Amino acid sequence: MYTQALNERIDGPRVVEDPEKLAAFQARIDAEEKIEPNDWMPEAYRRTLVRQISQHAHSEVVGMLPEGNWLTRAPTLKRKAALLAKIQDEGGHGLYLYAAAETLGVSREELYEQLLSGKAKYSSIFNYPTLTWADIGCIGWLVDGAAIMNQIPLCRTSYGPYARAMIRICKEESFHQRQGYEIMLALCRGTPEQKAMAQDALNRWWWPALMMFGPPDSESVHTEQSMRWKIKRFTNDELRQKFVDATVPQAHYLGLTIPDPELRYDEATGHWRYGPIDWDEFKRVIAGFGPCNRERLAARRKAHEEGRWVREAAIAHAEKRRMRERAQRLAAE
Ligand code: FAQ
Repeated sequence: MYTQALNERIDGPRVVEDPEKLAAFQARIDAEEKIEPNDWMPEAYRRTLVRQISQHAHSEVVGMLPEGNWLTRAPTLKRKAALLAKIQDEGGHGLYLYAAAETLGVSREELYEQLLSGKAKYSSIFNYPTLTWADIGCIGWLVDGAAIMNQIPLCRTSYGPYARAMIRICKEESFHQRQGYEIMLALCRGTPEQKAMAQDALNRWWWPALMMFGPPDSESVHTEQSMRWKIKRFTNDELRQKFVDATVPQAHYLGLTIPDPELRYDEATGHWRYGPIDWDEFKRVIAGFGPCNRERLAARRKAHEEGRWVREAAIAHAEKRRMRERAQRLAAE
């Protein structure tokens, strides 16, 4: 069952764990029990969760930027209101996820510092530009579609606070996916220029959306252990395949062509087989050299700096209230 008494190093010194405790922990996981913040857990399990949950939180917060680019240019009031609500949801998802990570003994400030310094990753997809309104349709349809495919199984992840946060997030993501698909539908039923704009956006977002699921299983460093700990319920390639199978018929319904000459339906397995993914591009983007990496981090740093007075005011207010309550308590004694 569990053979590794020495935890892998994940952003910290190696920790030698007690084999009996490890075995009992794995037995709880195997029995589908949820692990809660005050329960004993191996240090590598804790670090894996902090890494994944915080990267997920950063992705939500950075993910607000590409769509924010179109808020002032949404084509109608209805579209603008829906987009605004969607972007606010993403900010909320970031907050639930930071709160879930904090239950593992890290502070939000620490996590945020990792994002702003460029040490922490966030999803590769948010380093691509939003050039036309159809990109907003594609983000909802494909990016939220991929996010849901990945996150529905996370509602059953073994760490309780993460699993519970994912339930609400997934409900909201499903509205996001539908608003995106509806934008695509309107464009595809519109003028030839609008349909061409929808096709161009699909051409640019298809491959980056497939990369969201992470490297192929053969190169995924964390999948095996994360599956054993039931942090992940499916591998990267399994989820990618589920996404392709669900999305290809949706593209056909829109009358759009998936930009993959090798895409074909495999009768024997019932799956859509796709051509090779450009993993060099993925590696470049996560190494910081995608089309918008610098712009995204600069925008987050600016927002953090401009929000400093709000944080300071909130701390000063809390301190004043604490002093007032203390004075009232002393007066009452
Ligand atoms: N981008 O060994 P694996 C959203 C990294 S939310 C950047 O396979 P793992 C909502 C990975 O971190 C989107 N880095 O890793 C929304 C690791 O690096 P490390 C975010 C990536 O963790 C919609 C290394 O490569 N969703 O879209 C990516 O087992 C619209 C090796 O990879 C989540 O975060 C990538 N695509 O599997 C918001 C879901 N893929 O840490 C706004 C939760 C891999 O060793 C608008 N996360 N890497 O330095 C997960 O399910 C997993 O963490 C995976 C990666 C599947 C992303």
